[in-house]
Amino acid sequence: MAKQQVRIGMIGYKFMGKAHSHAYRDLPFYFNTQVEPVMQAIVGRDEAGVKAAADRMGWHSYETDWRRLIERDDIDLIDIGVTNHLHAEIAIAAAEAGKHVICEKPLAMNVEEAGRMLEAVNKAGVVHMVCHNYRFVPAIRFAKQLIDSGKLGKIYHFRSRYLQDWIMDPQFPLVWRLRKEVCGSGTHGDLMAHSIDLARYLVGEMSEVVGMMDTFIKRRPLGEMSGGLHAEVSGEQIGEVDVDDAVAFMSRFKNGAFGVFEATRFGKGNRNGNSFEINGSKGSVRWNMENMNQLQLYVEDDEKGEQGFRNISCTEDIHPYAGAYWPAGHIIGYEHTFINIVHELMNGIAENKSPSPNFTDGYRNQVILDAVENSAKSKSWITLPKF
Ligand code: 4PW
Repeated sequence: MAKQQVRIGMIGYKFMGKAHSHAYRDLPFYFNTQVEPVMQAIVGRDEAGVKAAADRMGWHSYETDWRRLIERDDIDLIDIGVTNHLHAEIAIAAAEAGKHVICEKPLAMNVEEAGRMLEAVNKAGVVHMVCHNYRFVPAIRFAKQLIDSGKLGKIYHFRSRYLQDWIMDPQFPLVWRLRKEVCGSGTHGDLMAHSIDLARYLVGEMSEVVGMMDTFIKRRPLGEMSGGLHAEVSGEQIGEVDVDDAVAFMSRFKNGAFGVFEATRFGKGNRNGNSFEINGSKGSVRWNMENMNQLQLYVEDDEKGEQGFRNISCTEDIHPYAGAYWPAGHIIGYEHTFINIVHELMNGIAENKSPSPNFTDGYRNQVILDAVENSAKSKSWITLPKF
């Protein structure tokens, strides 16, 4: 019997548009989902660029205005892979048109937008997700299983670092990720949002935060992205940077654990240094994106003299998602985390459920992002709403 099809409308064809396109196209190689994605249409403002992307990545058609996807009755799911300031308008229009929605992180520019997006998808009864892809790393999924099984005991500490260094050259231009009216925040919404999502997933909700943030290079040449993370400087005009380059905050979790978070784009030598460590009464885990298939585990039950952090290769059938990948060492890469998300999304649509992380997670993430930003301004602790 032919499978139910989910016709995708992908908005964006550069970094995340490409990662999501790859996930839809390669899903059948790894998963036999209850419904199958159809790469119906991709959107980009530059017609030559989006046409070439459609041809190259296998999309059936293309549009140059996202509103056309909302109008088309041959689109079932809108995938938002464009700049943050467009997330709310597109997601709300998609929900009101009865289309399922997956949106790149951060969900929105601020809590107010995130709240309207959550209200729209709930009112429309459509399936919704937000693309915090690191939840779909087998090693992180396995860490969650270890924590939930009690293997680490009572959790006392979550500490994370998310370090990049791609904007440390003062000549790197004022691209969209450095302009508040387009991105909402800098390192905070881009990288810290991931760490907040992992903390909520692995340890639970937070009760209060206190933060700090700063902009190290405050003026840059004007310019735009030209694919990837490289950019061309346009002219000699100079613009003001109005978002953060680095952010740090502490939190108390509802279960009493301590949270210590750091994210920066000035971590010289770190290209995508996303990592965390969790300490419990009976053990600890460590994970680092730069060795993403491994989890370091310490358990106190090991024999005296034999205790220590051991490297676990989360590449066995028993490890979440790993068994879907190539036999003899199910090694995955960054791009496969998006395939794992699409796998969950397709099954969610089949069962009319919104798998986590969904817009509720995105909204709660935004509440924490905004609280940390406000705390950095007031230089005081901020109590979070009780979720
Ligand atoms: O979401 C993040 C992007 O904005 C990613 O996790 C890493 O940082 C890679 O690109 C950027």
